[in-house]
Amino acid sequence: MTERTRLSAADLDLVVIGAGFSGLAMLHRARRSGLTTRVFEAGGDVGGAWYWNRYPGARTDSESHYYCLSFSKELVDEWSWSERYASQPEVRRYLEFVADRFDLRRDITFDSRVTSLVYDEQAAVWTVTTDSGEQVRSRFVVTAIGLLTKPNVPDFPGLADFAGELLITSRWPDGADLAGKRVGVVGTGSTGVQVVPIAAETARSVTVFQRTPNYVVPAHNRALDAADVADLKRRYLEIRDKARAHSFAMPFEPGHGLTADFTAEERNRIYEEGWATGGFHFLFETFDDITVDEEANESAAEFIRSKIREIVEDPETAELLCPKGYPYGGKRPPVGHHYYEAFNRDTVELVDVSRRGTPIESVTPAGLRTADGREHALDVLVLATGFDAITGGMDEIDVRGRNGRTLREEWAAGPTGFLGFGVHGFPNLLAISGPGSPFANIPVCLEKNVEWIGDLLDHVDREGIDSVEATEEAAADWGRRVHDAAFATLLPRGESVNTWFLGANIEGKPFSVGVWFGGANVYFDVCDEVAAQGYPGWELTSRRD
Ligand code: NA7
Repeated sequence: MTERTRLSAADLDLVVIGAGFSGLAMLHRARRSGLTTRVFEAGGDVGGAWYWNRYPGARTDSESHYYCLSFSKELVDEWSWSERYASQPEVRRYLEFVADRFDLRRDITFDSRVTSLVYDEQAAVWTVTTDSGEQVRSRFVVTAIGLLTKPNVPDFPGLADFAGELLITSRWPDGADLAGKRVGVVGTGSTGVQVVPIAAETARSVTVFQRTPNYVVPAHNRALDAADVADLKRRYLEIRDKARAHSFAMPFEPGHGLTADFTAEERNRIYEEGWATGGFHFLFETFDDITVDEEANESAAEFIRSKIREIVEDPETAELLCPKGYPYGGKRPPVGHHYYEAFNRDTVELVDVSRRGTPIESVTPAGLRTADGREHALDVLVLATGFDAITGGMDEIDVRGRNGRTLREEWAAGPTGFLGFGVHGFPNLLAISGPGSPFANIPVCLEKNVEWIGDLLDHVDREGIDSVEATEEAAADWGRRVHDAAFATLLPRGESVNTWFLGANIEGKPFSVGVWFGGANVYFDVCDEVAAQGYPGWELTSRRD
């Protein structure tokens, strides 16, 4: 950044919070613009979500060749994925490789959690304070903290008195061993679905406490051979462009059309193909109306139920595992690795802790007590209970914008913001994957966010601008569009089953559509257009004006 625009009151041009996928990409982009940048990371190394979520079975639900960064051809050429869906250790190694390849660590301070951000309007500078007491003043702050940062730990009575080992999946300690133990798993979201089959391989018993069953489609993971890897590297630009043109940012083919246009037999053949291909291909490449049409959704949902009944030998268990009463996609659907098959083991038991079943009453020193008075004896209690998503991470930081207004106040009724990037009243604070940005394949989305922010900061530099702020009107208008886009689909019906992208999984959190469901591709176009038109919806001010 040129001296002309750099204010003497600031130590830095940019502070980035978080050193996961987005923080690393942002730091690299900021260096290209010549910005003096520091990254603060709460973890002990790079990785973000992939640093913390070390539970057994953790891996990507998207395929590795598009769950990665594409901004550098060298990165693509020099890194080879070993599996179709990368395991957590491999993703972590990848991000370490990214950090080393671009010598990023020298600008990152680890074990350093940002606790407050205070804006000085006169100087147009943020004071950033960390839990070690360090303070820096920076012109811009970019939050790269991800959507799923703050663990949700239910307040079960007696939890503190549990005499066994309590393990929270997103804070999994190295070396925790489930072999030979009686393991209880609370939660059957994407995380629980990954933990259960792996735990079942070695534990003495696994008791799965399920409140809401999910629609789990098998991943069909496999090793990638040299020919696969060479092919993916050769096609990487084509893959990236295809992902950017897709509504969920995945390099997928369109579906076959509308469900009702096909006979029952033809539908079944298409579902079978989708099931055999695996993962999100089932949702996005079978029919195009699954997320918007009730009958189409129910048809796909019933196919999944038929598969559960086919796989799970005990009919009662199969029935309990069948999701009912909410649409497929109303909760983010997990991708399974022999999940339903795990319930055919004698050592795995499913306990229905929904209101219709036997809800969890308390944790006792010896295990977990359900409403029928039964005490499930446990050596290890695993909480796969999700996150205070989207806003939880920012809520932990004391953010004070113009006139001392806090972000907690601003977001009391639900998060606001323009394009997910900026909140009115909080100038020069920009977010990657902020509220109102797409919920889709994250690396593709965050890379577009990083490019956009990088271009905005270049524009600021060129034009001698000191302060960048989303206008109230633009934020309100985008909020309406986010709401309407979601309500054009069946997805808001997930509220009845505690869906996190609606804030419904945290007691007392206001209902709010926290993510853009109008298509990642549409969002990218809107962002490009805003940049091309000189940033309408943003107030760009120079103190020299
Ligand atoms: P999720 O998808 O929010 O799942 C959390 C699970 O924990 C879910 O099954 C919850 O049941 C269950 N849960 C939460 N609180 C309780 C209590 N108090 N009692 C019983 N069960 C409870 O989190 P994940 O970590 O699995 O996945 C998060 C995202 O990571 C995922 O969507 C992907 O984007 C990657 P519920 O459904 O609320 O009845």
